[in-house]
Amino acid sequence: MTKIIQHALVTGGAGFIGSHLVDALIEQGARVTVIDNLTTGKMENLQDAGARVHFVEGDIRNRGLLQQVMDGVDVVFHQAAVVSVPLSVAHPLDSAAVNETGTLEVLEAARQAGCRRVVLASSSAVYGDDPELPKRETMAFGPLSPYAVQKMTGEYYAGLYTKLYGLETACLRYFNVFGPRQDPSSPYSGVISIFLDRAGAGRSPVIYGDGEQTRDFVYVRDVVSANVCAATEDTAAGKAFNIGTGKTITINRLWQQVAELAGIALAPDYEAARHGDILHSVAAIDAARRDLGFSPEISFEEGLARTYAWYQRQ
Ligand code: UD2
Repeated sequence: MTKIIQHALVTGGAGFIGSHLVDALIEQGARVTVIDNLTTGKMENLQDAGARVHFVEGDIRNRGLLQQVMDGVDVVFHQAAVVSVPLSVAHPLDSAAVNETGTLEVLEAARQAGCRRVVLASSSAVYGDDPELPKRETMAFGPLSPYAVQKMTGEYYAGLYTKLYGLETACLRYFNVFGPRQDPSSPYSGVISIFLDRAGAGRSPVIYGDGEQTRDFVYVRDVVSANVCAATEDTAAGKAFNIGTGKTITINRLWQQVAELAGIALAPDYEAARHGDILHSVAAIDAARRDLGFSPEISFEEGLARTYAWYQRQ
């Protein structure tokens, strides 16, 4: 059975993925509240939503505030996080405070408020570098960074909250998400945002390693659809799902496509592979197809063209 979302809370709703989710929820007629501390989120990401979103600036670890924004909410989409893997390696306590304790705060506040379901943003990082491909949800966890341990722990807590308190949860293991509003400004930003930024500036990109590593890039709108289904479908409760496309592209090919789009011919600079970089990553999405009715609709080429157009307008 499919349930309707009446009042959603999006943590991290001013961020890249969260803000797209906000737009989609509003379009569907849901009431939407956002809590975001604007550390990496930006108000301009909520421009389209405008006055239709109830925006609250604050941290998910502010218990009183969290209780307030949870009032009357039936579905929580927990997108707030410190998303950088290398940052979690450099500052494990700071990232754990948000990704682990913050997630527990969100689950606990949702339990106390009597929310129906919490959808958590997890990550393909939980699989580590298990060479078996594609990654399946039945594979063992193999976290290789504090970030991965934190996401894994969030999934364990979600499962516990279902068992102990009957709070419905669903976890989405994002693969490499891309699209408009992804911020290219950090060296650890998504590679597509960095490449598009470089191409726009007529500068060569850096490719770490030989560029033959592969990734499963999924367009943000498809990730949003997966979130909505994870909140509305009865079959999603209590489960974790890979959210990718099942297809891959090498980083070399990615730059070729970006250069073609931009109409430039710039050779990349090659540098040593990043410490801990995994070689190949691709999702098996059978479970998401079956239980969420998930089907990626935006092809990689189409998504890249849309994202390029967006960066050009910026
Ligand atoms: C992604 C997620 C991360 C985590 C991880 C799990 C993003 C942005 N990050 O990290 O949060 O879930 O997957 O495994 O989605 N690269 C270059 N040049 C650049 C930047 C990157 O060659 O300027 C390479 C990089 O070395 C890697 C690939 O491109 O091989 C993708 O890098 P990324 O940072 O976009 O994402 P990833 O897969 O490391």
